[in-house]
Amino acid sequence: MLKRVSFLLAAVIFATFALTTFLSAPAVAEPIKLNYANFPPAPTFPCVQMERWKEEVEKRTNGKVAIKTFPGGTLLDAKAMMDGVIGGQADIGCLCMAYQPGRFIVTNATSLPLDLPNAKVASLTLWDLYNQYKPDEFSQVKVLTMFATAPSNLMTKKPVRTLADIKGMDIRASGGAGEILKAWGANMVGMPMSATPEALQKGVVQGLFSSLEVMKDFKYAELCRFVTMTDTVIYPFAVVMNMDSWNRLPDDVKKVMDDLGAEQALWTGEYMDAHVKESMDWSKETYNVEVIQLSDGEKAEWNKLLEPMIDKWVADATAKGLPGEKIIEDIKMISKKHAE
Ligand code: DTR
Repeated sequence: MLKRVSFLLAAVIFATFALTTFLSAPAVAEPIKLNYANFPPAPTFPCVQMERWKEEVEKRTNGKVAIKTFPGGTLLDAKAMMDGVIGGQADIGCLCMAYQPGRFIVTNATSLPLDLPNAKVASLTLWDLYNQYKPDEFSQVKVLTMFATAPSNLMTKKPVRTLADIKGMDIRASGGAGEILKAWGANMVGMPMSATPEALQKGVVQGLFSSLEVMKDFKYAELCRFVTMTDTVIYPFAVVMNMDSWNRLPDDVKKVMDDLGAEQALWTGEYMDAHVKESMDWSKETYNVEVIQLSDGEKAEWNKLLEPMIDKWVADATAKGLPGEKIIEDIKMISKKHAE
């Protein structure tokens, strides 16, 4: 009798275990989890585009992929981004190529003073240029998209109306844009955007050179009450993925991401252009920021100082075995096509 009861009890326990295990097993497979690292704070445009990309991928793969985003350098910071993704510390990372000018020579040519008119045209031009040249420096990663900022302008604590005003002023920039500041006689202080709020706050720099959406997103308008319009250069960005993480993805997910490449470049360019306008309206309204337009004569002088930069870049690129002259011609041609 005791044997029969024990047998029955064991059978009940087994049945309960089997039922709870199998019935509660998820009907769908666990999503593929991916980490996405970014260096600036969440409200800034590189992170806004990251959230949009995440949402689109999750939606278009019907939840087959779940992306966890890490803004503010919490997973990888600005300069560690490319190597961190190559090494697998993050599956995906967003980087500003201008922060490593010697590493991304071809794509950084877009940050020469070539008059790319806005972020939309610059982003589409950069994406086409990348796809045309597929530079070696990206061979260890999967490039998901690229995009660019709007042209850079000066944001300063004191007004800059002439070359004499900018001479010797400590101004923050990075990469190609830094070379421009030097050509104008400023004392260029190089650092990523993520280090700039503190430098401005502490008075290490008297201003910065960047696209103007940062006046609102980083509240620079509070400290920099003057904007000098130079509309000079854009900064190029890339979103890259660890090669093993990419290779592990099923084909339908790869297709969703591939299809998003050009679309994301366009979306980000358009978002940036609109956001610059919004940021400047806010800055004028909230902090009475003065926007300084250089006279034609003054602007011609500023531009003249930049002329040797392209020739120097071509000479350096050619010395490294790259078709420097052709890259510049291609950027001009592609951007003209996108500007039409
Ligand atoms: N202009 C570049 C890149 C840049 C422009 N806006 C943002 C916002 C957040 C991070 C980077 C950037 C720069 O000055 O670094």
